[in-house]
Amino acid sequence: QWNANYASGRTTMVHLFEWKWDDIAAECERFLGPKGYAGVQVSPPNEHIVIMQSTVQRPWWERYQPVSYKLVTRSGDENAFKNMVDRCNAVGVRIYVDCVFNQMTPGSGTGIGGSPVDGGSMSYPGVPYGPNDFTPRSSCPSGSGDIENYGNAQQVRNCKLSGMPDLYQGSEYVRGKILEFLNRLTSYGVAGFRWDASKHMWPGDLKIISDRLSDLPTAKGFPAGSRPYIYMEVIDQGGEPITANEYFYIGRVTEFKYGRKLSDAFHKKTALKYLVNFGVGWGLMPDGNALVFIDNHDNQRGHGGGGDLLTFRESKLYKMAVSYMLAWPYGDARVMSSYYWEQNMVNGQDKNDWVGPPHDSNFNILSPTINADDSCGNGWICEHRWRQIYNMAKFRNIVAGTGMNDWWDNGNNQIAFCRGGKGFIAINNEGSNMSQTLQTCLSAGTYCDIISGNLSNGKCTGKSVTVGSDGKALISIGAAEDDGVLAIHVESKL
Ligand code: QV4
Ligand code: CA
Repeated sequence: QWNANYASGRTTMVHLFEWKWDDIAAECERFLGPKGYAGVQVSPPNEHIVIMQSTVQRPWWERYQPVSYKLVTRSGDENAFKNMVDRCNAVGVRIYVDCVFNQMTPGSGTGIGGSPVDGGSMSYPGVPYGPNDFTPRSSCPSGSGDIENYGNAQQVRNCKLSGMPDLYQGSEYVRGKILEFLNRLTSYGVAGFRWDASKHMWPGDLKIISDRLSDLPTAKGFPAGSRPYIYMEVIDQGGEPITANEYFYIGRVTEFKYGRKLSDAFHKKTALKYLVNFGVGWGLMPDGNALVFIDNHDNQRGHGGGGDLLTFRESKLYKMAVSYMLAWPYGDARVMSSYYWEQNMVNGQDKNDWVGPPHDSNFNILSPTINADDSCGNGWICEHRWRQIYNMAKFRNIVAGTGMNDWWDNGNNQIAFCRGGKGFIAINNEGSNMSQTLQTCLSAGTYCDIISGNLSNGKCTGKSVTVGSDGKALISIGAAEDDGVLAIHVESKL
């Protein structure tokens, strides 16, 4: 449950945050499959509450307030979901579902799929769940019944997260309902899960659930005995009693220190030269346990440990950090794909952190439009379509299985390294030009830099690099260039 079940030769997943199922299916076929991406993390697919208030209208986070496990959401219905999974699998792109089962909505009324709900009395007939399916109040040692103190593990796991009724995974009935939901997803061909708010659930309960998951169906093309991939959302930046390693025996865990430390490094809080041993040497979890990313849908808007992280808004530095991530042999990598929203910063807090995806006047989510240069329109950022990023996803595929070698740095913020004899990357985060003759570990010839351009029809639209018979090449990255990265690999040879 640590293995993503990727199609062979693919390595990188994209979080298509708030995308519709039909759009994801199309994106798998027209872009993700052809460009070599391995998978998509989709927004929660199960029925949620509809939030329509005067100040907050259809926030993205309504999808983290479940009403039932019916597959009806803002992204589409059950048929659209199944169709997406099949179409993506058919082009070698796996689907990973964001699963919310720590809690249910505190709201009441009707869910987006028509199920009645009354959070106040903990009544969810669409499942069905009733008051006995929630953590007993006596197990939650906080005054309000909400989580008040992350220094108390009992509170974090047994009290309500932001006032939301806390499902009791200690119950056999509740586990059964969660398992029905998860096994239904894999029966449709889903390859694995993000388990939301795992810090707020007991590892022992999650282990029971993970052990009882069905194997992935051979009828959907998975090898017999394949286990669903699991990566649990546990935010462990140190300093709390609950630690990521409590979850290692169940599946992978989100490594939040990764994006934090890389954002700091590219913001020049630590020199890039120290990245030579980025990973366990930096206090990160062991390689095989980690799911890594620069930013996610929470922290890019100040939720869940945000603040000063690199995002699409600082595009040059962001592309440098993502390039480093995709070149570096550590963890399973996830690329964030966002939509745009106007920030409204008041005292360091974004008052618009709730703003949902691009939509029409009826709050139907808009499809991204695709521009001639591959970028998206209609309010979608589509970081995964930025040339620098999709070309580095391919770089990661090509160098997979090799280690890092021939590290070079200038003693400060210029670095370079090889991945076996398959790929070479250099990064310049100084305010000055970089021009160095470096070992690329590639065979003699001319290579196309996949950051400044593409190799298409035998022609390089960007910078070329000439590697000599000794494997060395003059590497130049001007401080004023659009990108602070240069990357070449065996398949970018002219
Ligand atoms: C409010 C008050 C509460 C009050 C309650 C009363 O804040 O104090 O008790 O009303 O009803 C939304 C609102 C929040 C509101 C809550 C319940 O923002 O103000 O509580 O709904 O009505 C997302 C958002 C949350 C959102 C939630 C549910 O980030 O703002 O809450 O969805 O809609 C920690 C966790 C980590 C978590 C992270 C954000 O350890 O697990 O915070 N990350 C995941 C998801 C995240 C999601 C959740 C967990 C919850 O990635 O997107 O929260 O499923 O670090
Ligand atoms: Ca809980």
